[in-house]
Amino acid sequence: MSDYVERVLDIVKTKNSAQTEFIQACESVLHSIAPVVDSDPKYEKAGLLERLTEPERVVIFRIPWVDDAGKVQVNRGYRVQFSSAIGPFKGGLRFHPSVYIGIMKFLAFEQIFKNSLTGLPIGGAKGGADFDPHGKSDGEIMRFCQSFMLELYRHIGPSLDVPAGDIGVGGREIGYLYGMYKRITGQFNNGVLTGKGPEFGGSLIRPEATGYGAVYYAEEMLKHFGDTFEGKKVTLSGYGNVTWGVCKKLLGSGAIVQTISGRDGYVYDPNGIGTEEKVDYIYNMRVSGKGKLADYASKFGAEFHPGEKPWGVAADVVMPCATQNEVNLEDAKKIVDGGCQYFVECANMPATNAAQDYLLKAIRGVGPAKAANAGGVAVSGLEMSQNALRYSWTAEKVDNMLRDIMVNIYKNSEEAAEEYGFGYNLVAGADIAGFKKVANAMLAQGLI
Ligand code: 2IT
Repeated sequence: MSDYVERVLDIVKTKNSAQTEFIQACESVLHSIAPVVDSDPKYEKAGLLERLTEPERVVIFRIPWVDDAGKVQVNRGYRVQFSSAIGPFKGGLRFHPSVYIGIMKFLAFEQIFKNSLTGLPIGGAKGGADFDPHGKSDGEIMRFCQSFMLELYRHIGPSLDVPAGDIGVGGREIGYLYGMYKRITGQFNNGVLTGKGPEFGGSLIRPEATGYGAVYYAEEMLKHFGDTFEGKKVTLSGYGNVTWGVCKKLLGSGAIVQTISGRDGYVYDPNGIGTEEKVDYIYNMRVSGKGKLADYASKFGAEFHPGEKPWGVAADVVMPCATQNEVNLEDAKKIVDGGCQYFVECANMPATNAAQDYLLKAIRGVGPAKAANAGGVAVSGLEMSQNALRYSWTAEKVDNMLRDIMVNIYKNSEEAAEEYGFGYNLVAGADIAGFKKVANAMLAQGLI
């Protein structure tokens, strides 16, 4: 690897010393793109990597709100506007107690390349708060969202920054956030948030898009090896929006979806999560906020394994859908020992770098998150287009566009990896394809 990449990584580590997830994401991407950067001195001359690893803007703010007991609570809010090189900032909002600047920056950094891969003109951002929605009443959620927007509205706009959901932020929260935005500004402003309800400008298929897109991407990987989902045992983690979308798309595919998981353990369903009733049950578990994995197990005659992750279950395809670093090196070894050939990342950065490297060498294919889970933000981009057009496309049209986008992401990644000597390494390919477009845009726009 080049001296230039090593030097920039040293700067990143020094400047962001406690931000472990951000350093992890930078190391992974910079290793992939080293051959591109080494191929032409123009990148170093323009300080491209130093600029790429420093966010354009970070906003950190206080969110005061009153809980149901009348007590004042204070959380910390974030918006990391990492790169607007190819379009307005775009990326989700995460409400989770683990949120801190290191997680916000890794997510925003990953979003730059993911959004570039979609082929749509959208830059990279992320935001959220260290707020735990778990166990909060509907009124508390609304008041929190309103207070959050009372600051965030200054920093967003339809051609400036367009947030969406992520962990802890779904349709209900987007509704409350958007309602407050509209109250403050008095403007529709092309929707300004994506993931809205279909009654007020939301796109059809947006709720399903991340899961559907991941399955479309996985199908391309399988096809590369002359394979299909028919008869494949599939392990999923999580039970949220992404897990649900994957389950829904795999209905009727012949795949046997055998696990879902939560903070308290995992469910093993030997019959497969293969009926609409089961998929709807998972949806309601999440939306009600009261669902328990153990209840799924007892209702459908499945096993509940408390306190464990699902990675020890033998599977052909593993699709982590929950959160960052949920698969470490030990888990990766179990996954390989269980016979897995395809690892498709549906959550953002679900594997540690060591785990991902191990899997890359041991199995047929690793589909990296920034490619495999780009379907969500892609349909968010399509929601922006529909809002600008003052029009709504049919579910079928959006779904077809989503599939085309995912197939293109796969193809572009495969070709980029091949071109730079990485062989069938879709991780490197996605980084390179995403990077080249952003880098060219940065070079074309001068030192800004
Ligand atoms: O991780 C992601 O890509 C998202 N949370 C969705 C972002 C978006 O703008 O739809």
